[in-house]
Amino acid sequence: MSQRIKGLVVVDVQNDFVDSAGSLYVKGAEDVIDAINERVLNAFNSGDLVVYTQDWHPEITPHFEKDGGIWPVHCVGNTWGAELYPRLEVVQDAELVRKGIDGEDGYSGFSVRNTETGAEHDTQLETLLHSRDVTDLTVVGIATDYCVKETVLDALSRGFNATVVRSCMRGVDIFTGDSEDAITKMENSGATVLDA
Ligand code: VGL
Ligand code: ZN
Repeated sequence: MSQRIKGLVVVDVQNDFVDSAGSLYVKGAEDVIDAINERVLNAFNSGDLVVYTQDWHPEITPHFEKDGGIWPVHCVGNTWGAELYPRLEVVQDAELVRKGIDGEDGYSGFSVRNTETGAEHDTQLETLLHSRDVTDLTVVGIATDYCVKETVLDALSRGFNATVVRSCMRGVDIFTGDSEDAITKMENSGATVLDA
């Protein structure tokens, strides 16, 4: 069997989602930081690639309720809300993937969509993973039912193995059960779900 090379993708552990004063605070998000940090340090110490994604919106975007979408204003680029949560371990030479840097939109760390034309294009995430020959991803972070889910589904469809860890993610759960449904969907699509 060919060698497996591991990568850890830390999804959107940002103030607006994790700090209770954040504009899209995800309940319980602060409770998963220790478990995420443990994974980050283990990955780093094993020489695995660690990549952090950031939700990164312009001030006006159809992602936001005020502009026709469903979300409160959050993670506007270069604001406090978009910064990584201060208690998150950020390893040396960390790779950051900011989604929507040119005003696009999207939940997955792999691709974004132009909000006017609908055209999709890739972020640098897949290229980055291939450049290090990564085959197996563990995806942790926020939110289980949006960006974690979409990142995992994209990873699987792009040929990566993907694992999620229950203690390392939290969901928005606009509707009760959304996060559980997302976990079922990821598992049915081929992801490994660790009950840790
Ligand atoms: C996310 C809702 C809106 C996420 C981003 O990071 O999961 N959720 N924007
Ligand atoms: Zn967003």
